[in-house]
Amino acid sequence: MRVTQEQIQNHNESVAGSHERVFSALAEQIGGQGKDVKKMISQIAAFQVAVPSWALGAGGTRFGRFSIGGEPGTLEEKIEDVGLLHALNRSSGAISLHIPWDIPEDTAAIRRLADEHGLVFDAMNSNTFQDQTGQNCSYKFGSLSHTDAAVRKQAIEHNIEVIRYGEALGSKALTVWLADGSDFPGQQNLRKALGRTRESLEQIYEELPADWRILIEYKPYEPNFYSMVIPDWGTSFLLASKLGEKASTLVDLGHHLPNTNIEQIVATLMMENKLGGFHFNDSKYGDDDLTTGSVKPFQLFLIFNELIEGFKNTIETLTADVAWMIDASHNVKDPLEDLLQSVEAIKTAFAKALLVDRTKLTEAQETNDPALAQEVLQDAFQTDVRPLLREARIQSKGAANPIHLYRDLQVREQLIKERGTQTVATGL
Ligand SMILES: [Mn+2]
Repeated sequence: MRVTQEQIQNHNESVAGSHERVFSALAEQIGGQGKDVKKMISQIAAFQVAVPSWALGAGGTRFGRFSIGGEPGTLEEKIEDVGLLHALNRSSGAISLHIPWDIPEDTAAIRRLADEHGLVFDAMNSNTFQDQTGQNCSYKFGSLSHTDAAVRKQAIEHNIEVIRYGEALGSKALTVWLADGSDFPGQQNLRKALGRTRESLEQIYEELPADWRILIEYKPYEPNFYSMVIPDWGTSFLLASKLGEKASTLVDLGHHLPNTNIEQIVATLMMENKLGGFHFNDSKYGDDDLTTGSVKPFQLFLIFNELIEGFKNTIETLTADVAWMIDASHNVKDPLEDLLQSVEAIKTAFAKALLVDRTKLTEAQETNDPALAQEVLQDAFQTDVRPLLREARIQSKGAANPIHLYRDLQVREQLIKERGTQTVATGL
């Protein structure tokens, strides 16, 4: 199914009057604060967030999975779904694939299809956290860190294969997330496991094309509950520093212990030029799969506040410099609606951070005035920027209200008609 420009146009005309009223009031208010509204809108419009291929079907927990019907059963259908999202919000112009869940049989045809939908291929993701049928060695006790050289070799070769697929598709990055670790004290020699991981990563790094990057993700626990080989940003940063310029750290918002100051990690990585990318999601306790901004929108704003401070002169190239991706997959919402909400939350935080009065904030910081600093941040955070995002979408030929239009057009019902109720998207 495709959403046509005519359908979007009709929808936008139906809300034009009410949108115009709130937008001009907000534009006047922001303009009055000395901000260039036009420039802000073009920055918001340019900001693209990649959608992972595994977020398009219903997620599951280890207790169960509830199909939503009409899920994409093939890579082509996954591209079609991201194309739908992008047509609606004009902000999801990239897809991130996972090998072996999304092996492209005909890379040229897949690339053409993505191009037709206005999509590019974001970072490629390898998978050495589960065994595939016919695989020689098992990853039960790790992959790149495994005690057995044969297992490490298999995992290294898999990562190189993922790079080759990515090259054929025009991707420019490989994201490595390792489930490696141990469940029990004493199970693993912690120092040796990290050393072996580093050696394996070095071999993968050697195979990276000149214009590629490797992004190293970290996670404090799960699936291993005593130790993870790359548990935190410091370990990822250490590995990325040892590997070289093409290696950097990937921050998955859900991969932190409760109350971790993620914005400070982001600032530190930017200072060292090692911030490679994001996986956006949210969490309340320890889960990393809730909709971005659904639980902690203020934290998301503070992260973007640091990002804009760090990238202030290059906001236009943010999409090129950093890999922005959603990484969430839960059990209860229509995943396409969930992704529209996630992108909206990310861009809302971005827009609010653009509103921060940087001169005043610097002044508050330099004069040690925490009350003033709070005022400055709250002035931006409490501003309802939704009309700005809507205007950016309308100007980009997207829908004023993507979820309203999605429901009006009965997209899910159409997808169920086309694909049936029993399809299951590949993934966990
Ligand atoms: Mn992730």
